[in-house]
Amino acid sequence: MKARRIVTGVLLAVFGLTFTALSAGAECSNGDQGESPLDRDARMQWWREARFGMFIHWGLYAIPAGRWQGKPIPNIGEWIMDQANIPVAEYEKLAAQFNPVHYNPAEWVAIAKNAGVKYIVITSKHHDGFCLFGTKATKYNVVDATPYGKDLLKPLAEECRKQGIRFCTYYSIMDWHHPAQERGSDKHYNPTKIKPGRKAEYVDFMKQQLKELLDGCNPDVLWFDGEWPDWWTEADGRDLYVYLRKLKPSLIINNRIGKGRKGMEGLSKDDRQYSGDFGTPEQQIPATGLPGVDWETCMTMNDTWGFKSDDHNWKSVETLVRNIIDTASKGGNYLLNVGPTAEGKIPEPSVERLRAIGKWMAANGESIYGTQASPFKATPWGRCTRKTLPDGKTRLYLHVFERPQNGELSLPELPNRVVAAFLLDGGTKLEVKSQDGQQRIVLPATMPDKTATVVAVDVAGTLGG
Ligand code: H79
Repeated sequence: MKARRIVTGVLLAVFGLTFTALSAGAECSNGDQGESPLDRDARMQWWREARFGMFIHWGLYAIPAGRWQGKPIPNIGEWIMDQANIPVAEYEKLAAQFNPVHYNPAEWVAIAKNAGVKYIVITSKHHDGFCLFGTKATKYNVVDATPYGKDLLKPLAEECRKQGIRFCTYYSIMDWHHPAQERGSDKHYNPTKIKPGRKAEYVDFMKQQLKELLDGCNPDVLWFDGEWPDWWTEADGRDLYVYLRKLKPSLIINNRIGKGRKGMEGLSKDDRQYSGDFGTPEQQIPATGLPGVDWETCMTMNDTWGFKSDDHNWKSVETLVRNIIDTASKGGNYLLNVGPTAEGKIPEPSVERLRAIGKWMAANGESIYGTQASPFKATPWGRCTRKTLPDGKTRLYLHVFERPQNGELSLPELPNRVVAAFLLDGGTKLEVKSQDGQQRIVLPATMPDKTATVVAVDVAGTLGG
């Protein structure tokens, strides 16, 4: 069996090359010509199983933290340069104040790991252009321009590897600081324009920086953003995608490297001709998921990505845990953001929430990691994920948000015979009633976990759909 798979893989690889030669210039999948479906599955496997990651937005914007010249500046904190229309020469001065002496990458990774996340995505350069890593491409970076004087990403990447977390990094294509780009209007940088004749120079700059990041930190995902200015094209995205995958074949790259997204939604099925490996819905969980494509919802814990001192609008632990479940039940990943302070601390309200999420994940993580989307059309009592067990049975994970009045979960659309039902946390067996061809799970009188009690249901065979 194993040998046959390998042979198939080789054949596909050979056909892949032939196909590429025949179809050069024609439609290709994800800008990645010649990768077999099998190879793609192997490349995406860890990411598909991970289901939960932590986003980190950190940069100079954490210093003003949402206020400029004594006034609160509306909207997301990392946009303050654009929203307060701060001249480049003024904003640049923040670098001289950036000294995150409390930065402790081992502690950050431990916080993430204890929360149950499997990967971290941190900003290497946001729209403001400031680089959190040492780079020869510009002096506007943490090593050369700040009193701190040390690379911030390398030690985090090392810690991630030490603690068994995947290290990934964010990179903005739009750049309000780079001299090849200019402000889009009198009041705003966004969306930038490219200065006449200077696009190639900027593309070279990006390629140099991204190679530096790959060489220095070896990220497993590159998470692009700021792709929407008109001067950045799908062809540019595809060229960059091919360049990066050549440097690191196992790399996973999001859809914002090219033009394959609509508004804040993800990548839809017919967008497969665009470059990028997964869709990126922002601040929203698609109502019915994005069937047939890989996707990841990124979301803030309050109302900003970069630290804002007066944003106290924190989501509850219940909402956050249910968001992880909701996303998994639709077949996606959940990337939850923290915005550390300029001193290098993850805000305490975020740490508290991550700790509580971790408690739930420690008891119930089996119902999230490595699972697939729900097979059911409607689950009015909560959400469902599922997994194929090694023995060929299927395990359904019924996440109960609201206990039905009659205390029973009916599974009308399930033709498979239920062989066992139990509470995932603790293993208490539950009675299964079979009446009128319907199988019903009898719930305890009170649900042990108000956030989400997970009922594991093992059924014979695999499920269709
Ligand atoms: O990095 C985070 C955000 O900075 C970035 N993507 C996530 C991951 C992002 N870019 N654009 N948006 C989010 C959409 C939000 C746009 C807004 Fe605005 C910025 C709303 C208010 C400020 C631009 C300026 C649109 C309206 C005013």
